[in-house]
Amino acid sequence: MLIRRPDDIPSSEITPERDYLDRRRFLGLGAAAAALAVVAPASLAACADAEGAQADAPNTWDEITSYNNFYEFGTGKSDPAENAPKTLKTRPWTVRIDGLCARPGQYAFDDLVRQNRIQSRTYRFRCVEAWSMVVPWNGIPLRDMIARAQPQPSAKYVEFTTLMDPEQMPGQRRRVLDWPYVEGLRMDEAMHPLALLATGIYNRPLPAQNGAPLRLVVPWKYGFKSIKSVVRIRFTAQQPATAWNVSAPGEYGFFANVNPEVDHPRWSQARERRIGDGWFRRRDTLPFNGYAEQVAALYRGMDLRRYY
Ligand SMILES: Nc1nc2c(c(=O)[nH]1)N[C@H]1C(S)=C(S)[C@@H](COP(=O)(O)O)O[C@H]1N2
Ligand SMILES: [Mo]
Repeated sequence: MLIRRPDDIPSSEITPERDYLDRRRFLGLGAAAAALAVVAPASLAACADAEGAQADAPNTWDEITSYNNFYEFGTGKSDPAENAPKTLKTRPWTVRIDGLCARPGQYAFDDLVRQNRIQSRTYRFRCVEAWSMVVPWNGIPLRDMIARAQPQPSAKYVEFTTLMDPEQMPGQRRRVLDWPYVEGLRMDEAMHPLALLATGIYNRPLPAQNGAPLRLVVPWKYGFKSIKSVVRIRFTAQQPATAWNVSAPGEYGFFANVNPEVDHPRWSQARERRIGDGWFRRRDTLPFNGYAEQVAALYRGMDLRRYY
């Protein structure tokens, strides 16, 4: 199997929320200020990081942790923040890594954190519902965990599974989705350096509503690919089923790459509302959510209208 190894993505510096917010205010001054950032001193360098989040100020901790999708805790945007911290027990937490690999195993979450480099990555995040945020994540590059497990050449996909426990996740008592929530990536997507297993936000532990203690982040895909509260990572030969594709195959495909030219059957994907902007402001949605330069090569030759 050919595993592409793009140049490593430099991790941004550890930055406290106060500094992010100062930058946000700075950028809020408009185009002149943004132009100044080009020649900005080191304290502003993280604005123009390698992940392509230029001029995209991070959302606040409050925005990121109070407007969520996590259907295991209800379908309203404020339900996860209200409900998840009450019932989700994130310790002890075990992640099973198995399937087609030489080194399967069960790992305590705290051991995973100890064994791996935790990086800081500020990514744009685009929900299929046409809202977006910018989130300063901390986490483990997915490919580090994959390399450790030594997948076999027959492993073509990686499947992820969320915890199944209606006691802790009361939303699983209602058949909103086919529980547990599952997701998947092709092996080359999973090995891409942008794919992250997030363990924190703003250098603080991941809150329950954001998918504690471990959730996937795939910034060039719609938000539903970024599965929360992961308990299992499995290497497969066949393309795994994915929760939203199973529930509405005509609306959600396996790839789910952000594509402003392919509308959802019920709404346009051309523009998005950034949480924190005024209610009427819309921003243009970018191909691959702005990460085309880094990821478009993964899909060369594929018809992205058919493989949505
Ligand atoms: N297990 C699970 N993971 C999930 C979801 C969910 O309902 N359950 N929602 C997805 C959707 S649609 C989005 S947009 C993101 C939201 O992540 P955030 O709340 O951290 O912004 O989580 C994704 N991961
Ligand atoms: Mo979403």
